[in-house]
Amino acid sequence: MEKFALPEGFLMGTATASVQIEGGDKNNTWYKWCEEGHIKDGSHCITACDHWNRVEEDTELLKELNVDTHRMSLEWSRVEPKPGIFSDEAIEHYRYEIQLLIKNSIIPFVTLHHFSEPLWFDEMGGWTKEENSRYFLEYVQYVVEKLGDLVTDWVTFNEPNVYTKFGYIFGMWPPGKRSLLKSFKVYTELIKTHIKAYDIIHSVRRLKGFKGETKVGFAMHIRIFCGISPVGKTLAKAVDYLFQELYMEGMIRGKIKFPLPKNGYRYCRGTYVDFIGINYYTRNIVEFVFSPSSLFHSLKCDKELEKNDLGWDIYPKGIYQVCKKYYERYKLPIYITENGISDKNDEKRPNFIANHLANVAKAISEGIDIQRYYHWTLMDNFEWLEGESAFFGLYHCNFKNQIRTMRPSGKLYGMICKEKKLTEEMIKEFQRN
Ligand code: GBH
Repeated sequence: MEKFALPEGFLMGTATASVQIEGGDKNNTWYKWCEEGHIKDGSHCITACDHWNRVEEDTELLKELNVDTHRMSLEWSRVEPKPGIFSDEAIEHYRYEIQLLIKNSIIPFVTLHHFSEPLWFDEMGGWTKEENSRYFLEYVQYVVEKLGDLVTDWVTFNEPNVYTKFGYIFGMWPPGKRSLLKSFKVYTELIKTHIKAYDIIHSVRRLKGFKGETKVGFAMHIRIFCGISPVGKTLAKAVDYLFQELYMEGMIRGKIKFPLPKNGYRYCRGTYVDFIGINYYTRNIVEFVFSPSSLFHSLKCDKELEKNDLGWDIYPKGIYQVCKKYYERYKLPIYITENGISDKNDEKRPNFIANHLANVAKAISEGIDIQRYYHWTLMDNFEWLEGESAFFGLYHCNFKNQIRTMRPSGKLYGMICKEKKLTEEMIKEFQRN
């Protein structure tokens, strides 16, 4: 750990997602995926953190952390239980939750799509059919009309690249499809839909006369891919292009790049984000493997680096590198929309937080316009295929009795949120070796 200071006005917070914390919803694709037995530890998102019934309690947790802002997602399947039928009850619930944040001076930051979808949308073919995107856009319009007076800041899609990689290329997540070629059509649909959603959110807020500057973007999973051998280096570039570049250029600039199909979309020059949202976790070494089903590559770790509980490399410098790369290219403000570590015993998280934020501070001191940092995540939650076996929380959550307990790193994060700096005293208290 080393001392650092963040600029005044830098905003810090936490990030969560509906299916991972709410519990109780049977109308989404992950519910079905759990029912079908895909979760490694046999746990089920129907439980999660029971957050749907604990909104007040969990807002207290946020207050304890002194966050300036909180990123949460809306569950589309709750808001629109049947095609074209919207639930007043669900929207009232989210209004109440968001109002609680605002009452406590926490700026709400709302994600519209975080991996899960209504089962009816999946049954009608999801994003593989061009005519279906209108359902998502109608949901977006409805939500912004209903909540846009309270919310200025929006994320359309969380990690479109992870969503298509696991859902449409490798079939490990819903909707369980396995086709690279067909996935390209979905890429284009998500890009087109993001651009339309960007326009809808801006125009609804403008037409309704809602106050405050509208900010819209998406949250992109960005990894550093590197290679060791010449073949590895070339492959790393290809993987970066396929999983990152296509979406960055698509959603930020509206470009449909090779080999994506146009799906009727006509490129018009423009910028379709107000910030660059980056979810940064780790770096991978790309290696060649003779296996078409894994697209001829595998992602390896660096033996020299420390790992999180899931075996991911801890590489704090990477957050500096990705911010620099994309800031130099796009010259748009950067929000770190997620960054975090699975660390059950909280042995590595204090250092993880301090070292990543030190790199953020360094980037800012060099003129890179990073404005926000959201830690993933508030409390241990339902971690997709890992179920209840990953521990990304600043609070530990006991899923049996739903008791939340702040980890020491939560205390540290709360101090940094408040002071916007890391001091010698804090280092003495929290440094682990
Ligand atoms: C984010 O991405 C999500 O937005 C959030 O919901 C999640 O809880 C958080 O990160 C922590 O994981 O085959 O090597 O890629 C999740 C993306 C997808 C990353 C599954 C790890 C499996 C390992 N994750 N992936 S690998």
